[in-house]
Amino acid sequence: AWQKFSAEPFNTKEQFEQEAVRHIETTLARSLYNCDEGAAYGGTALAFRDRMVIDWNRTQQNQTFADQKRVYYLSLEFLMGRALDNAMLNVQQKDSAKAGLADLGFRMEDIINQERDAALGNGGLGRLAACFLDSLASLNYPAWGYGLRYRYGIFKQEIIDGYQVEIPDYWLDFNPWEFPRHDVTVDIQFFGNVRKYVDDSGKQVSVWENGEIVQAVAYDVPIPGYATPTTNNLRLWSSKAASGEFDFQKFNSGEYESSVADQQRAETISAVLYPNDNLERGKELRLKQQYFWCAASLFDIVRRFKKSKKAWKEFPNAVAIQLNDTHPTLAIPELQRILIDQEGLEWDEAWSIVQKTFGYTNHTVLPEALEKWSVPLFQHLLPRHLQIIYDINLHFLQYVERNFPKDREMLGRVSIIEESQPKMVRMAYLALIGSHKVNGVAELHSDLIKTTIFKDFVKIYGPDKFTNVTNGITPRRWLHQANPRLSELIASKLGGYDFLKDLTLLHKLENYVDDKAFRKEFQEIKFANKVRLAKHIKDTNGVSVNPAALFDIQVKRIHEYKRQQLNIFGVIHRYLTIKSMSPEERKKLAPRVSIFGGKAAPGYWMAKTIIHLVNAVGAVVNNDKDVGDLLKCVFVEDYNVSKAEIIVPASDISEHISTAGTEASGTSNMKFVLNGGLIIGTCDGANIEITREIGEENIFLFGNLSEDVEDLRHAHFYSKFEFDPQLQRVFDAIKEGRFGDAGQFSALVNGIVEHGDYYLVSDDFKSYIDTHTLIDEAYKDQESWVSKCITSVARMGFFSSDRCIDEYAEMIWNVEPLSPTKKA
Ligand code: 26M
Repeated sequence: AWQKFSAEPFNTKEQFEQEAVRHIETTLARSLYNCDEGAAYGGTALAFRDRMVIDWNRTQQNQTFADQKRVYYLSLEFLMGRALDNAMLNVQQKDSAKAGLADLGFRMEDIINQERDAALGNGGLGRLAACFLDSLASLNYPAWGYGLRYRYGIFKQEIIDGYQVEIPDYWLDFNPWEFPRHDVTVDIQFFGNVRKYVDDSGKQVSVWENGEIVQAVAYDVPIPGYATPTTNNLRLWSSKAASGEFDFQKFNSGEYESSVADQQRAETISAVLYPNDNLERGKELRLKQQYFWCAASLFDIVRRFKKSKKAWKEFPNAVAIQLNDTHPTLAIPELQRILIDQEGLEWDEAWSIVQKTFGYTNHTVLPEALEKWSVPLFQHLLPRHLQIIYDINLHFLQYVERNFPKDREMLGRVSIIEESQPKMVRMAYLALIGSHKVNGVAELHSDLIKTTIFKDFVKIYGPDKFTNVTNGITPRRWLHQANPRLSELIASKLGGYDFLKDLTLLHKLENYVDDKAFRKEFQEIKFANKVRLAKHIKDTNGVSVNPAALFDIQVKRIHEYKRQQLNIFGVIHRYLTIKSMSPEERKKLAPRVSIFGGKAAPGYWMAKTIIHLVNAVGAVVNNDKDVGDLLKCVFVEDYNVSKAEIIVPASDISEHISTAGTEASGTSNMKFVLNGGLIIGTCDGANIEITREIGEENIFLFGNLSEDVEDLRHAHFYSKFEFDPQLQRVFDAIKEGRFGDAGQFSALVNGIVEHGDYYLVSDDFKSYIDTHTLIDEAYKDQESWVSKCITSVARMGFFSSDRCIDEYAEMIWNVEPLSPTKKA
């Protein structure tokens, strides 16, 4: 029995209407006579927001007075999606809002669809941060997120003539969920020089001066927890010209343009999210973003700590900072700089505080994604930080030298500075050295980082510095919100919605695997979700798909390592097979719909080529009379969080088919299984743990294992390898121009045929299509199929992000939840 702090929920639809209408007429200054869906959304959002802010203020006050350790989650990405449905779930009273909106002549679903996604992230890493915020609040942890308030989120994707076109995502023109804090600002310095002198006490002092100042302004977003009044804070920084920087002297003397240019340059820092996923490009503006955000956040955290008047050695007992990948690594030299240059601590004391404060999560082993910044760029932009990094490196290398005097080679390998031309700062090493714990995001991945990129560091620090926290997802959004009927069905059997707080309770569903009525309803829900997706596809692509067909879905960022090319080659293979069959043979086939979705980084040509091929194949297959309903192939435009909420509940099979050892975890695999779909996957990332939990008989695994990848790659170059004839037939069809001009796809095919097939498409192809044949057979036996689906759902409890957060809290942060009822 919990209660929101806020005194007055909308207990009736009349109360809701009154509040919504008041906001439409006064806050939005709209007449009710021209109240469209946009205005109705605004009024609804503001009415719910009012209920949230009371809890939010109380939570913040409670946390301030509680004097307990807090968690700060630093992430350059928070892929939040929409907020209204989530707010309604957490404030409750969705029913009165629905009835009230109906009175006003609106459908709840249409109103929810008015909201733009907060798309401040690329993919898995950003969505993980959003799930973690949800779990932190739901579990009552005193925690803040810190990020950047991008004016443009990830671009909107349009498909024009089969090609991806990027449209800017200007999302902020109406955002009722943020609160500007014009009084919470931090001046951030760039460039300049370092002056050293010896003070009266004989101490060396460094002063970073003559830089350019940009101002950071805080924007706060409330993060409500589920079934608790705890409402945490996400603080996003926006950049603007420092006061005085917008030069009135210049302005008045007619140099209007250059004074405006200064302002624009400052605002550019938080203007746009870099749209790369797992690719690092070393751009100066990106480094500026990173420092701007780290420095503002650290200043804010230190300011809050200093109000407590505690000794500096207490800092790590008051503050845990988690680094979401290496993007916030500058927070490490920044805290060291604050402690030694500004607070006057000795190096060793400061460094021990720094190490105890930070934890670092690694999300990838792909070499092209590992962050490195050139030393000259660093020297130019952050001269004092470069000195501190050199000092950190010196202390570290001296330590290594003392402990491994015989291994001189090791020094070069583990140095934070890569001795290349130009020299580079290796951010992952800095993050690791500056943290007390390093974690990977699934068991295989956490093992791999210990044997590959961080091998030497395991020798240096011992294995205990490294740990695993397997990723998870929030069941509030990814079950209850995305699939309300399934959530309701589960609640009806489990006696309420407690499973949304403790997902392991799902195991009780195994008692219903053979329950006829339950199975029937489970199937009906899946079918209804497929009908909904089919409608979306009809509306957006103009393609009619049969909801009784097997829906085979791969939605995620487009990347060669994720192997959408393997999937589309499989579709072509299926198409050619159908074409070669007699009408009688065709009748025995199970109809399929292959559904793709995902964005390609704008500069990633191979990924764009894959999108083009999917669309080209769709154009042929979907219009071939011989094929009819047996096969459809569609690319769903602009995959994002709100589209995922429609797509994920509608799968029969989803594809998680990365080259073994390349996908750190994957999280959509968890979402699909939780929603009653089965998966085809490689032995990679969290697929392995999903298999362990749900049972081998409930998953379709295929392909080579990660331990064999290196040898297979080697073999492509040093032994003549012959293609599977079925893959050859696919390539021949492409080369014959059956999907349009073959030249457009030659790089894709040649990457496999001539350039070493780095992602092992040819090695896994046979096993992949054979496994799809098994899927066809399995799907024909609907009774056994449904049993697999229900059993899998029942065994997914482990993959709640609530479990992850409890693990981080215990193993890395050493923080406890803070009871929200404790009075300040
Ligand atoms: C780098 C440079 C410039 C701009 C952007 C980047 C960048 C952005 C995102 C680099 C890496 C990024 O993310 C990596 C990522 O998303 N990793 C994924 O993390 C998920 C959550 O842990 C895992 O489930 C995925 O397997 C992993 O690929």
